[in-house]
Amino acid sequence: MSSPLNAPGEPWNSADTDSEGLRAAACSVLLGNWAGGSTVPSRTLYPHQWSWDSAFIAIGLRHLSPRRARRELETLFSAQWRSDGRVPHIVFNDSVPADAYFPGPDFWQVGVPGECGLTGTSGIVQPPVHALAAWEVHRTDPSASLEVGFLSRLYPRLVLWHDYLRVHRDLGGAGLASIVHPWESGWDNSPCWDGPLARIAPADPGTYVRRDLAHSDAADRPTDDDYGRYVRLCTDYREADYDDTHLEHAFAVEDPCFNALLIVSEYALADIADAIGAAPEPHRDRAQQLTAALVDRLYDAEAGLFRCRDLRAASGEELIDERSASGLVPLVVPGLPDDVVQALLRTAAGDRFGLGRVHLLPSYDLLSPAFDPARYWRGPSWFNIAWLFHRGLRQYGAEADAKQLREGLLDAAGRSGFAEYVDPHTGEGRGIRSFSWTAATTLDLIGG
Ligand code: 9WN
Repeated sequence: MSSPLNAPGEPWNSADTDSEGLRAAACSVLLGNWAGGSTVPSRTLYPHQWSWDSAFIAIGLRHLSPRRARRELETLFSAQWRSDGRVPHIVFNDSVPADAYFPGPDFWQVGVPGECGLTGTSGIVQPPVHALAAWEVHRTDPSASLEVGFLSRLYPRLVLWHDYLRVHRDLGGAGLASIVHPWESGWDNSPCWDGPLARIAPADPGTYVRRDLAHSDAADRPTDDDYGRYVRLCTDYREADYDDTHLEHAFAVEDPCFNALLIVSEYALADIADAIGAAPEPHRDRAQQLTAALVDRLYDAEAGLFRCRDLRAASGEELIDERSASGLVPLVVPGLPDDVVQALLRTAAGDRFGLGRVHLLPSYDLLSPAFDPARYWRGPSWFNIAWLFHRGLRQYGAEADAKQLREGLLDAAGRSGFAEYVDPHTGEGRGIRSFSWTAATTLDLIGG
């Protein structure tokens, strides 16, 4: 920690700084984005707590302060819905002006239990990376974690969260969890959603004001039409009291990244159960059932990756004919059949994703006309996705690729001032800077 800290957004100079300088700069981003009980993804564009961001943030923060990392997850779960166990995708901070982010608490109209001191939450969810994060946080300082009862407090909440997905979100009836809004995937603007979204009538643009364009380039963000469709889906869900049993969701998709993270988290729940004297077997059984369903429902052997399944297609349901890196993320799942692992590795290294020849892992097929190196989830490389893929590569023994990806991630993070994402061809930073999960995944890959 002896090197001088870079100012937020000032590039890290890899030529004259070792990993200690990068570590210090990453810590400075996380400290700067700490909001008292949790970390904002960005002080400007995302000034509240986001669900899957917090999981990645906790994984990095544990190297800086295991106590804060535990707090990060506990703050998120203090806003878990009592009615059905869902973990909302945003927990709003009441010290932030109401118009700082749209859709804000007034739009969602969801209260939270008074005693937790938060103003409200959104009504949708994000990928379930939380049990994995909780387990990793615990492992960093097991004795302090056990002493303060971190796992025993969080375990029942994590179980309720996974139960919500199992009971309320198995819309396809085959065991996988469905998302009901593109934002639930975390890959908000992916070309995979173009088909399913085309069926949705955009909300009247006169009824809301976009806040995101105040902080970022319109060319990097979703179009107004797509934004109108996002708003329409949220409004319909809100008007149905967020009740999954009675609403026929107009958007319903089984997403490979979301389900892969559920499986990894289910294995983590088994480890957590073991550590606190509960039964791990039900979690391992469920993880194995989910893995079988993932391969059976979403794997496309011809394409050599997993695809999204649209449950509202004209034909009833079908695999979406797009190649996204969300279909490579299942490499993070343990125990995949060998032919699937080999195909994922070949596809990642092929011309469509260029692993090893481009910066990190592009979010979308480099050869598709829909590829855009700058626009949000339509091509840029994201650090959390690279972190997940790195984990998958290591798990299946692809050490040389893992090493190269790790080095690429650290370099791109430092040079870009911890950008939200980078252009896969040039490595140039895009979106906002001092982005929390970029700093957190950097810190984790440095090794704390
Ligand atoms: C909507 C916070 C979030 C990430 C998502 C990313 C983006 C929000 C937005 O920012 O989504 O949830 O306003 O675009 O797509 O993955 O969690 O960092």
